[in-house]
Amino acid sequence: MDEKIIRLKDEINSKLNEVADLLDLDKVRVAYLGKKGSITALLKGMKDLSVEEKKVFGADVNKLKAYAAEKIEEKIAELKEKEIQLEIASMPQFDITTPANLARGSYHPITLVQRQCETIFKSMGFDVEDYSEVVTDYECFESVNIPKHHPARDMQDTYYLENGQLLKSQTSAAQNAILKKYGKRLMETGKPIKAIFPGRCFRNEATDACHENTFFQMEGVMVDKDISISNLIFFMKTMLSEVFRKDIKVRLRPGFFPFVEPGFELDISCLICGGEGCPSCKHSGWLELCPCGMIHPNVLREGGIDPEEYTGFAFGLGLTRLAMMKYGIKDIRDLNSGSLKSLSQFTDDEE
Ligand code: FA5
Repeated sequence: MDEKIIRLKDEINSKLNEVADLLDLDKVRVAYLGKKGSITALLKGMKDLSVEEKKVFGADVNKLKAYAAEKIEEKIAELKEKEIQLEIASMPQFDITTPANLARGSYHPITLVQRQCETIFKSMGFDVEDYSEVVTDYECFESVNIPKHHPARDMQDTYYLENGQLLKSQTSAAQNAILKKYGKRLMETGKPIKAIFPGRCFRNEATDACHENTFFQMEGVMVDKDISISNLIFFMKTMLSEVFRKDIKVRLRPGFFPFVEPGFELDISCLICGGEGCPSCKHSGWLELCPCGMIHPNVLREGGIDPEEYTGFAFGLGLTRLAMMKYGIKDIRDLNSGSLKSLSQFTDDEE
């Protein structure tokens, strides 16, 4: 075999050994098999040879050409396989024999008390309703006896949206819809309206240990013939004794809310400091928990219910504060902190 052919074959082998990737490999292909490649040049140079020489030399060059093409194909396959292996190695590895991580999620303390309250009220015949967080001025204020420019609007620093709606500042925003929804049934069948409607409320508050700008309330209403303050007190007492399952000190004092008459503030003796006074209760020893009262005749009328025939009570339980008291959480801001370490340690009484 011609010297040149033997040398080229060795050269091709050593070049292919050095190739690191497909780009390098293509350079080698072009250098030997391309239009201006060394093997192509050998073929082109055959025109000066005799017929006999052409036969022998041509056959050897064609063998070399086939050899080079075959080696290049083999190298392509090898490099592609290498790439696949590298990709697999860089993928996250799963060991199916590793024991499963059985850590369980947990309910947020507010969800826990909300569920407890729902269970308690459902057992006493109350319906549970959900309501929107974005409401109209009519729903939140006008329908509950707080007309435009009424000073009571100043008690709730409200977030208004550009479209004129607002972020619900109190769950009382659902009262009118609930009265309308169940009022028809009350008049047709005599079945009392008994509903609770928990929900998230928003106020532009300066936050401290017992005030948040985003907190939960749970509103409740009952309307029937001859409903009185005694009924209100009965349901409040039952709810608190079921939630706390121990004796707790509460006090009822007059409170003003345009949608109830008379209105009350129901306070709970602070369970963080035992009534001594601490940041959780603004150092007063008492925490405002559940304002309530007898539904104002204007609110009943706006809900399509005749106040001459029916009376009712309403309450607005501070669910977030209830969670604080129930679980001994000193600072309300912890509840919105998203800290799993502090929020995952609470369990349902039933668990
Ligand atoms: C109201 O929102 C009335 N709608 C409640 C009501 C309903 C009265 C039906 C009468 C009849 P108030 O603004 O006081 O009232 O809020 C009620 C409760 O929500 C408070 O007692 C408190 O427990 C809780 N609360 C109010 N503001 C905050 C706040 N910024 N952070 C945490 N809890 C709050």
